[in-house]
Amino acid sequence: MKKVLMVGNVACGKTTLLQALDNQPLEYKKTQSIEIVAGHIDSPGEYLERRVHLQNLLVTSVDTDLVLFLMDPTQERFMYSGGQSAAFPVPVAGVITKADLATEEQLEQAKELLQLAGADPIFVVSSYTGQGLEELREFLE
Ligand SMILES: Nc1nc2c(ncn2[C@@H]2O[C@H](COP(=O)(O)OP(=O)(O)OP(=O)(O)O)[C@@H](O)[C@H]2O)c(=O)[nH]1
Ligand SMILES: [Mg+2]
Repeated sequence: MKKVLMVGNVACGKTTLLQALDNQPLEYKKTQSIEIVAGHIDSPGEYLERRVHLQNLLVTSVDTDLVLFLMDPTQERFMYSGGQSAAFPVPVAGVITKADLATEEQLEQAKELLQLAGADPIFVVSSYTGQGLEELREFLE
């Protein structure tokens, strides 16, 4: 399986998605630092949101096969810049989380923004309902 670095805003659903992919019980636990979850690398949302930490994400990604840019389509804040994926030394795919809460319009908008950031391909998932998890697992195999 590809080793992934999870990137995304605070509370966008990074840790929960790693638990769901690994068939673990979904337990809320704020991520405080870079840590290994289910064999992948999880990061705190602050690392994306606070520009001083961005370099840590770039350096950490060197040890991975793939970066996932996650986005909660119900959040107004969008922290990725255009073409940001190009800064990473490994491929970047996108994941729109919390599909169970989002409207069609929110999903469309999130997809456009992740495309602008350079993420490809883009998956739509819900860790709660399991929507999209099989496709994402297959991609990570
Ligand atoms: N409805 C719904 N809620 C979700 C989903 N995924 C995560 N959540 C909720 O969103 C909140 C934040 O989830 P986390 O996985 O901790 O978010 P995170 O991106 O790891 O956040 P940080 O560790 O702070 O960077 C929790 O209350 C989760 O239960 C989902 O697919 N659907
Ligand atoms: Mg977390």
